[in-house]
Amino acid sequence: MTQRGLVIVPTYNERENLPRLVPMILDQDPRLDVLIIDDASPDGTGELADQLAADSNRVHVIHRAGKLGLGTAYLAGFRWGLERRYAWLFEMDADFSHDPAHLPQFLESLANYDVVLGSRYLGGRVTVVNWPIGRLLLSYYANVYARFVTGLPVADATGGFKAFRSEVLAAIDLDRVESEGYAFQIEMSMRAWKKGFRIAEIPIVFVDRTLGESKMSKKIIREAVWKVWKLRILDIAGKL
Ligand SMILES: Nc1nc2c(ncn2[C@@H]2O[C@H](COP(=O)(O)OP(=O)(O)OP(=O)(O)O)[C@@H](O)[C@H]2O)c(=O)[nH]1
Ligand SMILES: [Mg+2]
Repeated sequence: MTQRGLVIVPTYNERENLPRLVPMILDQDPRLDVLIIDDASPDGTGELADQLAADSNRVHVIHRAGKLGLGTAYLAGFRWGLERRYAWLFEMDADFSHDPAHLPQFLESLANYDVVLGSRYLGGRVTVVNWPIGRLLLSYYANVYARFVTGLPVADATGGFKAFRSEVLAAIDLDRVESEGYAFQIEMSMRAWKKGFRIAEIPIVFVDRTLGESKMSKKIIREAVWKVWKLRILDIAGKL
């Protein structure tokens, strides 16, 4: 049986983006399927997702009752994909910040690595388009801070365009992962790294969304600020 990859796309009010994004993902490689996790988007994204799934047997949808957050959306997607024996599981935003054209590079890198991170800050170069300078500085220094606190040896620990071999997700106790936003990205990579999995970073160009609204919140930033310390303590206690 040939190995397949599952691109997990959480959505909340992405009706302008999702119907264009999904075919572009499918076009990148015949081994890729898409799983949309929609949290009862008031704008009808869930119904659009159902139509996409009706049109292609490579598209699947999970509907959740309300806005339950990004972290639990990905965890639901990981569990769904592991049960169905996908070899590779991807995280990807629906807002075109993550260019589907990078997916083949992820697949290439997965041949040699267990976790592949799409990186905006690789080798001292910043590959972010259209972010206000304040947001860029926040993200950049958040990464410096996260690296300092956790020791995680990557340039971009908070990015949300990434891929895991299924073995990595099977080895992580997903029930114990409790973060939501940026902290979720750091936590997943930390747990993989501490289990000895090999992490690669590949350069991606991150483009700010042009359609739909941001769901970024102060709460998500606050979570990340203290959660990295919790991760460090868990690490010292040997609990990662
Ligand atoms: N299912 C689900 N998806 C979510 C939730 N929050 C955000 N998303 C989706 O997660 C992805 C990333 O969210 P964004 O709003 O783009 O957050 P961001 O990338 O930090 O900020 P912006 O790019 O400025 O909007 C998008 O596809 C959102 O639709 C949620 O609670 N549930
Ligand atoms: Mg975004």
